[in-house]
Amino acid sequence: MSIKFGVVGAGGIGKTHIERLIERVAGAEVTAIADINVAGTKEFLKEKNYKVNVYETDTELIADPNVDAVVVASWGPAHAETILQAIKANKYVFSEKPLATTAEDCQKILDAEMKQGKRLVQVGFMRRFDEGYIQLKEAIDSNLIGELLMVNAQHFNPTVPDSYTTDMAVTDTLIHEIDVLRWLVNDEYDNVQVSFPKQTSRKFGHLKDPQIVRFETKTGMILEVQVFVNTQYGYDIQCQVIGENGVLDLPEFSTVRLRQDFKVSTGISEGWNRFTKSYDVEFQAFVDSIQQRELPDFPSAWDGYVAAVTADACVKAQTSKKQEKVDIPEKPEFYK
Ligand code: NAD
Ligand code: ISE
Repeated sequence: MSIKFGVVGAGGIGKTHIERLIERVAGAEVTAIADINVAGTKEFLKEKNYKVNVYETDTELIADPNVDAVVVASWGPAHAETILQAIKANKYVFSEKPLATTAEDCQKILDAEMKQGKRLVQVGFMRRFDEGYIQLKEAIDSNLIGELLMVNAQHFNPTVPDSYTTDMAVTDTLIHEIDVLRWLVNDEYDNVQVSFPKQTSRKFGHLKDPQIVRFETKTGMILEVQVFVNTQYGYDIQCQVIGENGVLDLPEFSTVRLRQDFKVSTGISEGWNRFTKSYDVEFQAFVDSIQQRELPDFPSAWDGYVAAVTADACVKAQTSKKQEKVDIPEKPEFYK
């Protein structure tokens, strides 16, 4: 039996999720879409020749008996309201990051899911499904480099719109490292500090870019992430893990090597399509876990909550310029 999806938010990434669910994910179909931009959504469906019901509101979509699972791909501040309604209706939820934009709203989502008594929510932290990060994790877990000491990571984007603000470097961009690094090194954050090196002239007046975020973990590891969203040259994700017995690097984004004009070159991705395969894999895992009714091994609402609490500490550290504590309460039994 295939899972019938309703997608809320058919913008940049929502459209790609609709395509992957219709064309690539086994056991999935898309039966409904809700977007405040109804005309734009209908235009997209016409271009693609997809026959799907269109609603203006998430409430109508969630009430549709032909929807088993809801994909939330609207902008961040709208996520919590849609997710809470879907959980109340006992529907599965795949939420793009962030789960919600405040720790308080994430807590409401945890409470609602626990009240429902069933794990329903997966968060779109797709890097956990990326082949390169999986190879890193397997090497770490097999003790290949012994005790871990440090991580150096880079999250570089070619450019961002002028609506992008300094705190978004954390809540919109770094949020991926906040999730993937604690998963990778099997440790939790203790405190965080943010510093601002010499700034690029290619940013807007209101944006501080680049930024350096330095986490200390509970066991004393230092994880440093450089966030630079106006590199101009490409979408470049790097991660190096340093252990007592060696160093591991995230494999490079792979493209063909071109020999031409007396040069050898390889490409750099232009945007988050660098993770196209990981999005496919995360959705396949979501569908498989629903069909098998197994306790899902994926980024849960708890992981979304931890990311939000950590992001709050990072944003505080951006202005205080001091070390800020990351205070995560004990994980509820429900999420263990
Ligand atoms: P976007 O602005 O291109 O699209 C958002 C869409 O949601 C628009 O079509 C808008 O009309 C619609 N919308 C907004 N509020 C709505 C509401 N209340 N109800 C219904 N529709 C609503 O944004 P985007 O770049 O596609 O990002 C969407 C989400 O995906 C964000 O949470 C973003 O952080 C996330 N995202 C994740 C990745 C990733 O790598 N995992 C990449 C890009 C975006
Ligand atoms: C975007 O929303 C994403 O999630 C991308 O993965 C990230 O690289 C980018 O900085 C965000 O704006």
